[in-house]
Amino acid sequence: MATNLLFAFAIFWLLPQSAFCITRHYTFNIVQHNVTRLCTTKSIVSVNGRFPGPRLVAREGDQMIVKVVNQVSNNISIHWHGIRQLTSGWADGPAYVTQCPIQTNQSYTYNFTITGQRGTLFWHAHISWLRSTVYGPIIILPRRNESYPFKKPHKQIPIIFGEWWNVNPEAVINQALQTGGGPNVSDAYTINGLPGPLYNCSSNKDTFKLKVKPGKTYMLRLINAALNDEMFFAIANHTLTVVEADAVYTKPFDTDVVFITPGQTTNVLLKTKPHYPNANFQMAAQPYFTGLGTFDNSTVAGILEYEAPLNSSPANQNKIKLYKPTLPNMTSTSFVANFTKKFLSLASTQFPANVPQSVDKRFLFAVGLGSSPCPKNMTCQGPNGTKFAASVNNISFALPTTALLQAHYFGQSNGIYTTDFPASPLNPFNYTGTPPNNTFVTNATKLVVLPFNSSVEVVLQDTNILGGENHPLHLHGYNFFVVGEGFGNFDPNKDPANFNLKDPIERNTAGVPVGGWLAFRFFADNPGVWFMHCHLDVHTSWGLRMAWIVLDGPLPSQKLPPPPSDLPKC
Ligand SMILES: *[C@@H]1O[C@H](CO)[C@@H](O)[C@H](O)[C@H]1NC(C)=O
Ligand SMILES: *[C@@H]1O[C@H](CO)[C@@H](O)[C@H](O)[C@H]1NC(C)=O
Ligand SMILES: *[C@@H]1O[C@H](CO)[C@@H](O)[C@H](O)[C@H]1NC(C)=O
Ligand SMILES: *[C@@H]1O[C@H](CO)[C@@H](O)[C@H](O)[C@H]1NC(C)=O
Ligand SMILES: *[C@@H]1O[C@H](CO)[C@@H](O)[C@H](O)[C@H]1NC(C)=O
Ligand SMILES: *[C@@H]1O[C@H](CO)[C@@H](O)[C@H](O)[C@H]1NC(C)=O
Ligand SMILES: *[C@@H]1O[C@H](CO)[C@@H](O)[C@H](O)[C@H]1NC(C)=O
Ligand SMILES: *[C@@H]1O[C@H](CO)[C@@H](O)[C@H](O)[C@H]1NC(C)=O
Ligand SMILES: *[C@@H]1O[C@H](CO)[C@@H](O)[C@H](O)[C@H]1NC(C)=O
Ligand SMILES: *[C@@H]1O[C@H](CO)[C@@H](O)[C@H](O)[C@H]1NC(C)=O
Ligand SMILES: *[C@@H]1O[C@H](CO)[C@@H](O)[C@H](O)[C@H]1NC(C)=O
Ligand SMILES: *[C@@H]1O[C@H](CO)[C@@H](O)[C@H](O)[C@H]1NC(C)=O
Ligand SMILES: [Cu+2]
Repeated sequence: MATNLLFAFAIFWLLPQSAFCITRHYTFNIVQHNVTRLCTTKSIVSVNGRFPGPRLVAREGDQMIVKVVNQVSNNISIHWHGIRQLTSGWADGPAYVTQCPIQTNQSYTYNFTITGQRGTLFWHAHISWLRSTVYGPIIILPRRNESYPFKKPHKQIPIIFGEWWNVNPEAVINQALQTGGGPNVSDAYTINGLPGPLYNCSSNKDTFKLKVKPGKTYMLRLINAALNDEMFFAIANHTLTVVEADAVYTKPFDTDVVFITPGQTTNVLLKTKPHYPNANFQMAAQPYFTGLGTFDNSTVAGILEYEAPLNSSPANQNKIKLYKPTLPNMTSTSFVANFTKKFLSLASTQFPANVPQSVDKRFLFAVGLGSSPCPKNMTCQGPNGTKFAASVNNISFALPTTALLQAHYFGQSNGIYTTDFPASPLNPFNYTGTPPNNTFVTNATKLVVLPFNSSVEVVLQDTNILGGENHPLHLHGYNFFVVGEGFGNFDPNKDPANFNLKDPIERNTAGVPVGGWLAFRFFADNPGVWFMHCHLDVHTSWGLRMAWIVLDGPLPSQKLPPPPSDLPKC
């Protein structure tokens, strides 16, 4: 990564101010390497032997060429989470959706341009649970001649939340899918791959330290790459200013605690104290939990450390106090609801919010858990002896054994997928009331077809089946505007009157409130096959996923080009 960064910076400074956007080349070797955390050494799948993986650094408008070479026995694919991938759907990455996996000893070159986005995103593996160790930041700087809509930060630091298992996460999910039970929870949360001092057998060197100078503004690029947990994050004695979410500028607002779901990214400004405080400040993250059953309720901590003035003696430094932050109760839905409401698009002349004002296609998707019958020759460990499942409109999405985008592009859907995904639940019920007594889902590969540029409204409705839960839904290939949300059942007669069609937040991932609903809109202006799924990987694995087909537009620039020649085959 150091060489990549040096390379990137060398290029910035060699170019004249007026230079065009550039092409940046990266190589991701997928390798096994040993990592030790919590006194457990294990071999993990990683990119270039780094955990977390290397950062991609670019400017808005740049073209990215990332050659991924698979040197492990697992199949792999990489998703550039949040990148719009305008007419470059072949580079999006979800296995069996836009591509077949890259198999052992094969390679695939992802080729995409960063258009109309600036801020923080991240990349991660998009097959099974490999993203538990295969992830890293995407840092998109403004164009060279463009400034931030806030004071330029002194320094920028990615802060990535993750989860650590002492065992192999692939074994965890494979066993869970086999038995039908809930998968084992992780052993620790991590900040930049480090669990910090609050875990057994986690040393000082396994603690992330952020060294700062007084009187400066730092930009923290928060990324939640945890598999299954939404997180609260705070730094003792420091207020943070939110300025960007999912690579879109927000109206700035101050907060002591940030809430961030898996799949979300948030840039915050950290203003350090004007003078050396002779104290250290803990930064900590804990999960927000709304479901039933067990969860990893542990705390990851790091340290915000002020660089001591030259004249302070080492003896003094040992005695300096450590302040700890206060985080909300791990079940505080009230905090989450209040916090989420504060996000609004900047919606300035330079960065407008292009919210669809009218709707061509309307959808109501009930999202939640369910069950599958236990095969006759087995005993299952899911609810009441069944297998856990999850669904959208009661369809538990079955991944095909070939890639959907290829099947679509070559007109070979027959036997692979159908286009009759229900626009609303086939058997409506009181979604947030007593669940129906048959909670069995249907396994199928059904998609929705959208004409090019149609304006789409989706209401995501949480269900109470096996307990309501906050589900962070992620849409590939698009940002959407969150025009409304609330608790209880969505009321199509009353709720739209309160939609924000002026400056709603624009994101690629948003949490559907537990026992509630969330409405979003977007223009279907990007042809391809686009995955939409819960970003809690356990729910994705259980089938809380579906896909959209967006048709080509009339102009050449509105058509999906043919697949690259090295596109992996199944
Ligand atoms: C990795 O760790 C395992 C034990 O967990 C050990 O057997 C193996 O030799 C290590 N490999 C390397 C390359 O260090
Ligand atoms: C990347 O795609 C562009 C077209 O979008 C093409 O001109 C270029 O040759 C491609 N580069 C590589 C390395 O595949
Ligand atoms: C940190 O916050 C605590 C609790 O609010 C307060 O008592 C303390 O004085 C603060 N310390 C510093 C150095 O800001
Ligand atoms: C976390 O969960 C464990 C096991 O369920 C429980 O014993 C412990 O008290 C919990 N800790 C906190 C801080 O809630
Ligand atoms: C958190 O909230 C739950 C449910 O409201 C409550 O039972 C629990 O006591 C609270 N915990 C703390 C530490 O306040
Ligand atoms: C959320 O906002 C409401 C209304 O302003 C307030 O009563 C409640 O205390 C807030 N909840 C939290 C956890 O801050
Ligand atoms: C149950 O039967 C299925 C096929 O019907 C088979 O694939 C599976 O291995 C069997 N499982 C057990 C535990 O016997
Ligand atoms: C569990 O399954 C049994 C047998 O299928 C059924 O009679 C019972 O009502 C179920 N209980 C619940 C809580 O779903
Ligand atoms: C749905 O169930 C909830 C909780 O039981 C209840 O308060 C509500 O009135 C019900 N809504 C409808 C439309 O029946
Ligand atoms: C399922 O629900 C229906 C209607 O709510 C009820 O009539 C029926 O007895 C229930 N079946 C079981 C097995 O509980
Ligand atoms: C649906 O798919 C899941 C996951 O592959 C499987 O566990 C389950 O048995 C299937 N259910 C049905 C009804 O085929
Ligand atoms: C890798 O992917 C190919 C193509 O889908 C599949 O045939 C093969 O079984 C997969 N291998 C593993 C180890 O999952
Ligand atoms: Cu979910």
